[in-house]
Amino acid sequence: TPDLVNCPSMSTSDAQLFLKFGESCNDDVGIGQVKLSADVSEALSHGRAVVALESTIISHGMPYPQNLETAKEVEAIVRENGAVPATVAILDGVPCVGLSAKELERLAIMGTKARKTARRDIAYVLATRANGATTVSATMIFASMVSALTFSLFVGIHVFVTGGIGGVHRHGENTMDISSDLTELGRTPIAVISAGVKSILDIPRTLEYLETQGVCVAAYQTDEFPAFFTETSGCKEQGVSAVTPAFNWGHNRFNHMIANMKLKLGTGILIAVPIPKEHSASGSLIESAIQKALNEARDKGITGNAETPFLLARVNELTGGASLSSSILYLDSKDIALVKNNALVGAKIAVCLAQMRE
Ligand code: PSU
Ligand code: MN
Repeated sequence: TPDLVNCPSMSTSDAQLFLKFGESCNDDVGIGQVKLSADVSEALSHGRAVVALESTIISHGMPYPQNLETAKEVEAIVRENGAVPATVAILDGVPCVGLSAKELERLAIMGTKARKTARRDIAYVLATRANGATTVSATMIFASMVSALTFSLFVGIHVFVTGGIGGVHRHGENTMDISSDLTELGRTPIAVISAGVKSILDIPRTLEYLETQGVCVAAYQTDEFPAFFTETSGCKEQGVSAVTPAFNWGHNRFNHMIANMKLKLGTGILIAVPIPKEHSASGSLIESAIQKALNEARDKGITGNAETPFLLARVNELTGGASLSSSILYLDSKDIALVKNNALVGAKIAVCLAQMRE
């Protein structure tokens, strides 16, 4: 099975496949190449389902060893549901799609020493042979590079599971702080399964921006975009369409994702999965703390760069620190439940797509 994929450009479908295995081969991996884990290369060569996972939530989301435990649990859920997990990270300047147990542990221990790597950071991290934890944008890039090299439309990495994506920040109309996750969704063809966008961000403007980028936005079994910690965001009329559960797809191949892939629109698709019912009570508590902190920030005239740190600290206080770790922009205990639920949904979608291979 191929362990290295040569990726000169995403549109090259006849790039060479190399045979290389194990962590020790990092030194042999040239710039412009992507290393696949043995599991992932094996799954791809048999046309089986693979689900990409990001790594910023490991490095920057939680402290060690909680981050390692969570990452392993999320990978296990993907496996239990019939797909192979491909956690993406850059190790010693090598983009890795799928991490071995050792590599995953290394990244978890490294924590915030790994650079948070979005699209703009990739070239630097590769050039300096550094370690990078990939955000949603960088994870999309490497996962879809692999898809571009596979032998059939439905084989590859077409599904990527995360907790929450970045969005337009509040006051983004002044600060221009808009996550590169959104522009990536406009240019890289992979479905991103998330719980939506946190309400610390500007959800309506995030949806506006996704429209500008031509991104199909779907919500799982609802036509209202979820607000991460709650099922509703009030954003109903902003082009959000309901997608049916994956188990229905076999009977009805007319759905958003398949249409997007078959037409080769080249854009990503965002599938937002509402918080599961059993978590909605505690989700509401966090959400009301966020709303309270937002109101306080407004009353105190705290805006711009000062706002996010204020919100993070205040929400932490309001929830007694119990439900939140360092940052509500990243993972906390509630997010973990959401990521796990997304992993389940994402794996099912990936399995369904793999069954459609020609
Ligand atoms: N939002 C969350 N959880 C996260 C992130 C954002 O609710 O873990 C992480 C993801 O890796 C995402 C990145 O891709 O932060 C976006 O960062 P920025 O806003 O700097 O683009
Ligand atoms: Mn930003």
